[in-house]
Amino acid sequence: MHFSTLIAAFLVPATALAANIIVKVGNNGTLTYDPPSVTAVNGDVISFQFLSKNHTLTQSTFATPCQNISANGLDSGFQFVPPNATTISQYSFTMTNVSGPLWFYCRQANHCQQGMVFAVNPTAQKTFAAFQANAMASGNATTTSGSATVSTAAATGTSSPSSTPAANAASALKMGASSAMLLSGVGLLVGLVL
Ligand SMILES: *[C@@H]1O[C@H](CO)[C@@H](O)[C@H](O)[C@H]1NC(C)=O
Ligand SMILES: *[C@@H]1O[C@H](CO)[C@@H](O)[C@H](O)[C@H]1NC(C)=O
Ligand SMILES: *[C@@H]1O[C@H](CO)[C@@H](O)[C@H](O)[C@H]1NC(C)=O
Ligand SMILES: *[C@@H]1O[C@H](CO)[C@@H](O)[C@H](O)[C@H]1NC(C)=O
Ligand SMILES: *[C@@H]1O[C@H](CO)[C@@H](O)[C@H](O)[C@H]1NC(C)=O
Ligand SMILES: *[C@@H]1O[C@H](CO)[C@@H](O)[C@H](O)[C@H]1NC(C)=O
Ligand SMILES: [Cu+2]
Repeated sequence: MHFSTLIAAFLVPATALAANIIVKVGNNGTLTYDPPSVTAVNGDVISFQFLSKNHTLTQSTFATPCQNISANGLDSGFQFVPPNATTISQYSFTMTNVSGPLWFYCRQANHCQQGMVFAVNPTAQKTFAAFQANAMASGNATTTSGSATVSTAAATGTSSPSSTPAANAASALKMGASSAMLLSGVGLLVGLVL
């Protein structure tokens, strides 16, 4: 067998499997992740580029979209971006031994209740749209309401929220939020941006 054939046999599949998925956070000052959901397989890296304001990328569950799952959940921490920033921060994690969907939100103020949520591998039963609707309904009820009951019921399809998402979180590699990218312009820190 020729050497070049061996190289092709080993390198091509490996290259095809490792995607680097870019998600823009707060693009143009919006309360969004762009795209709001992605499909990823183990080995893929998902990189979140924080472009404005002061957002997070924090892991939650389908049942409680606006609440972090545990101390072990993925969390970028607050990523403050000054107006006209010269650098932006990027937070990445690698999909490692993940099975099933992953759910995320921004834990700044009421951004989650305004629909700032993100999903990896949503399913036909647990769609991104349903997750986002749960998020937008979750913070507005003053007492126990119909919508709260519905969202709890919707969660019973999964394996226990306390074990599966936590296991997913523990096995996704945290890569930190420190790598910076250059933007044009001059940074100036101004006040509190929500
Ligand atoms: C963001 O704003 C720029 C310039 O104002 C525009 O070209 C671009 O299309 C906008 N992007 C989105 C996603 O709205
Ligand atoms: C996540 O929730 C746990 C309690 O379940 C809490 O101890 C922890 O501080 C929270 N982490 C963040 C980043 O909010
Ligand atoms: C950012 O840049 C724009 C346009 O160059 C300017 O109008 C604005 O004042 C700047 N903001 C800050 C906080 O420097
Ligand atoms: C992840 O998967 C690999 C191989 O599939 C296995 O060896 C390893 O123990 C798994 N790690 C965890 C934390 O489950
Ligand atoms: C909940 O409040 C947010 C922010 O005020 C709003 O955007 C959203 O439409 C509200 N959701 C419902 C179901 O009233
Ligand atoms: C970002 O938001 C958090 C939570 O509201 C706040 O504690 C922090 O001071 C903010 N950072 C900046 C630089 O404004
Ligand atoms: Cu936010």
